[in-house]
Order: sequence, then structure tokens, then C-alpha cells
Amino acid sequence: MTRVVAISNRVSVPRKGATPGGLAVGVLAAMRAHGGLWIGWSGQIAESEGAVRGVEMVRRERLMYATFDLTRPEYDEFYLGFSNGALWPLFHHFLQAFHYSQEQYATYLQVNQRFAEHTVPLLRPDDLIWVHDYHMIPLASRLRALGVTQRIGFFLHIPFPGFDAFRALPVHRELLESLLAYDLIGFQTRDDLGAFRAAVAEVWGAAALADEGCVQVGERRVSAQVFPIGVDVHEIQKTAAAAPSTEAYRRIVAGLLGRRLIIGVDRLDYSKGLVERFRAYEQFLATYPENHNDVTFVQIAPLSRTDVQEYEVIRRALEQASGRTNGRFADPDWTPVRYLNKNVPHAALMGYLRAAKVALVTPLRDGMNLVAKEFVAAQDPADPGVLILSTLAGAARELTTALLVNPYDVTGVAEALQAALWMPLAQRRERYEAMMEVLRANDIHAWNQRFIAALQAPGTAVRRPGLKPAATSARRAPGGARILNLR
Ligand code: ADQ
Repeated sequence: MTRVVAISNRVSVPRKGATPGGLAVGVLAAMRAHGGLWIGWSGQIAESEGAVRGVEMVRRERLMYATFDLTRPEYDEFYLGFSNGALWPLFHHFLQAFHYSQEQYATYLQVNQRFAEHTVPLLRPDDLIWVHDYHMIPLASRLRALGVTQRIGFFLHIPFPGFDAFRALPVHRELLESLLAYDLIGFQTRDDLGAFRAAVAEVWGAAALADEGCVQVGERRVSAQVFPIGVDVHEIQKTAAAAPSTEAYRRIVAGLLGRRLIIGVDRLDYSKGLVERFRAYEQFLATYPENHNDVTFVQIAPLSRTDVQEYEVIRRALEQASGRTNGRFADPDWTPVRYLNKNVPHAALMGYLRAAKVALVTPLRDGMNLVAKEFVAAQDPADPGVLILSTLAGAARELTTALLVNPYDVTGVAEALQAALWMPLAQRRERYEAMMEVLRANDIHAWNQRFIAALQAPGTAVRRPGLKPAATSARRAPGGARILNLR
């Protein structure tokens, strides 16, 4: 059977007792169905060139993992620098956090080259290669340059930016060109696909969009489609239903003293809208005092990317916001906000989601947001909680019966909180059931099967062995448009 080779910046090798979340669940589901190999960074940083270990191979439950270290300069310039200081903010439309440097971009390309070199010796002729996310955009062009002819797909987990933002990146054309070395490019929503197609049209003209589902530049024809990522509905339902008998669940419920739980679960990131969310909660308490002493807002937000300055700023802003709200409203026996800076194991998290009456999922921009989907799947069907969801999260395209809010509209979010907490059971169930139907129809297994099937589909791309990296082979066409000539 065809093997799936997944490549992503970070590899999460399963550990005993730990349940993987998000991307890892999706990648693992695809590999389990087909047999597989997962290649990427070990998470270790080698402090000197001499300390860099070779590729380490590990087998776990019939799957192979190939991991390697990054050097300190690679970590600083590839991971923190270009990936998370340039691409992440730009793709989320946070231009104030966007920093560009040629050196960081050069390291980004070099690390992609290294990923390609580590990958080539591990490949078999009939492998399907599935590359994940913005750290790895140029990888296919590097693999092609090393003679790889297997089909290569790319899935972008984060939004694709509008051209107005994208063109702020000095190397936006080069990056776009390198995407054309894939056979299939997948996006979370039709908005992202639309933004990608608009960028292609800006650079190569509208003729490049002649075919729906494909872009064609010169002889290069690449399939570009929407694959909204899902969750493992069945597994979450099982875990959440069993949660009440667990210690983690009992502890969170005991701490509530009968109050209703409002929950937020995010990586601590400026794109998640946490400052605005805290402000909305404060306004909710000020506007609707009947809820005092009757609700507790628990925000779980483990620190991430702490070496990037913007993340330190957001951490301090949240500490201040929660301190202010508690200072303003707390009673001796009531703490209105509990803000936890820690990672919670997946199973315990599903229990917390089950215990919550309301989830606040209010990112300022988000590719999908799996927490929104996990919250819905974790609910008790007989007495489901209410999802308050940002229209700027990819998930809002599917979960249309959530209470949809604009996260910048603090008053609107405060009003939605009041509506959610007092929503009659019949309406909660109606909304929940409509969302469950969507989640079941496109769960994590359906997601990876659709992607793999599309990657296997013949004839989506004109393939040529030994393609050069796109950046070196672009030429100007008559009329000024750039045409790719991938030899
Ligand atoms: P993330 O930005 O990391 O992912 P999200 O989809 O919300 O965001 O979460 C991914 C996973 O991490 C979920 O399974 C969630 O349960 C888990 N998680 C989040 N906070 C946690 C916490 N405090 N403790 C434990 N687990 C936690 C990127 C994109 C998203 C996209 C995903 C998947 O930014 O838009 O949905 O990839 O494609």
C-alpha cells in the first residue's frame, strides 16, 4: 500500500499516556490509515555545530518517526525569525508584529534545503508526501531540485493573507512560485483559497485561474482546494462522556462551587484575541450584575514562542487585564477570572470543555480553530453548552449555528455572553445538533482521506523530474506578467 510521508516543522513522537492534539491527530490519522513516516524537527536545539546529531529514527505503534535537531542560529532565524516573526503575523494580518530580514529568509531557505536532504534518502518510489504548514513552503521546490518525482501535497493550517498584506513581504512572489512545485495545495476555507488565487492572478494574470480547482502557470498546473480540518468526534465524545469520573474533572467542578463555567482555551498568541476577550468579560460583568458570583471564567493559555517579543507583551497585558477584573468585581469567596498559563493534557481538556456552559472562542484571525470544534463535540447532547465563535475563525464557515461575534466588538461579545448563559435548552440543543452534523460529516478521518485521495488523483499536475527551485527560473512574459518556466 502507498505510504504517507508527513513532513512538518515539529514532529510529535507519541509518548505513553499523552494524547496528541490538533495537527498531530490529523497527521497520525493519515499515517495510520496508510502506514507512514513522519519527518521533522525533534524540538531540540544544538548549541554548537558539533553538537548536531544525525537523523534519529524511532518506531512507535507501526509508524516511523525521523527527527533531527536545529542549530541555535537556525532556531533563531528560521523558526523564531522568518516563520514566526514574518510569516505568522503577516498571514494573520498583524502587520505591526511583522518583521522581515534577508538573513532570516536565507536561513529559512537553508533549513528547508536541509529538511529536503534529510528526506530524500528515506523515500520510496510510491510514497505520497504530505507537507504541513508555513514553515515548509519552499520544501517541494527543494525536493524537486534533488530529483524527487513522487506526488507532494501541502496543507496550510493558517489563513492565506489578502494580497494587500501579502505584498508587504519582499519575497512574496518567490514564495508563491515555490508553492507551485507542489501537486496539491490545501487550505482551511474558501476565503483562504480565494486569497491564494487572487495572489496568483495578481502575479501571473487572470489566465492562471482558467480552471476551477487548479492554477496554471506556464506548464505548471497545480490543484488548489479547500479541506477544512476536523476533529476526532467519536474519540472526543467518548473521552468527554467518561470525564466526570476523572480526578481532573472533579477538581475543576469542585473549584466552581456550583457556578457556571465560561471557558477559553488557546495558545497564548496575539491572534487569539485574548485581550479583547478579557475586556468583553469585564464589560459583561459591569453590564449584567445579575451574573455576579454565579459565573467563573477560566482561561487556559500556555505560553508559546516566549522568545518572540510580541508574546511577552501579550502575556503582561493579560495579567493586567485579569488582575483588573478580579480587583474590580471579586468577593472574598468569588474570583471572576482564573487565568492559567499551562498546558493541559488532552483528556483533561475535553473534561473541562464538557464541564463548561459557554466557550469563548474569539480569535482576531484563525485558520480553523480546533478548540471550537472540540468544545462542541465534548458537550452532553442532553444539555449542551453554547459556543461563542468569532466570525474571523475558519471554523465559523462551518459552525454557522454558534453564536457568531466580531471579536473586536467588545460590547457585542458581552451581549453574546449574556445570551449564551440564559439560552433556553431547546435552542441550545438545536444549535448543537446542527453543529454536530457538520462535525460528523467532516471529521478528522474524512479530512485526511479527502486530502490523500486528492493527492493521489491523477492528472492534476504536469510533473517533471528534477525541477529547479522556482525562484531561479521565473521569466517575464509579454505584458509584464511573470511566467514560470520550471525546467
Ligand atoms: P493552533 O493555533 O495551535 O493551530 P487550535 O486549532 O485552536 O490552534 O489548537 C490546536 C490544538 O491545540 C487543539 O487540539 C487544542 O485542543 C490544543 N490546545 C490549545 N490550547 C491548549 C492548551 N492550553 N492545553 C492543551 N491543548 C491545547 C493551528 C492553526 C489553527 C488550526 C490548527 C489545525 O492556527 O487555526 O485549527 O493549526 O489546523
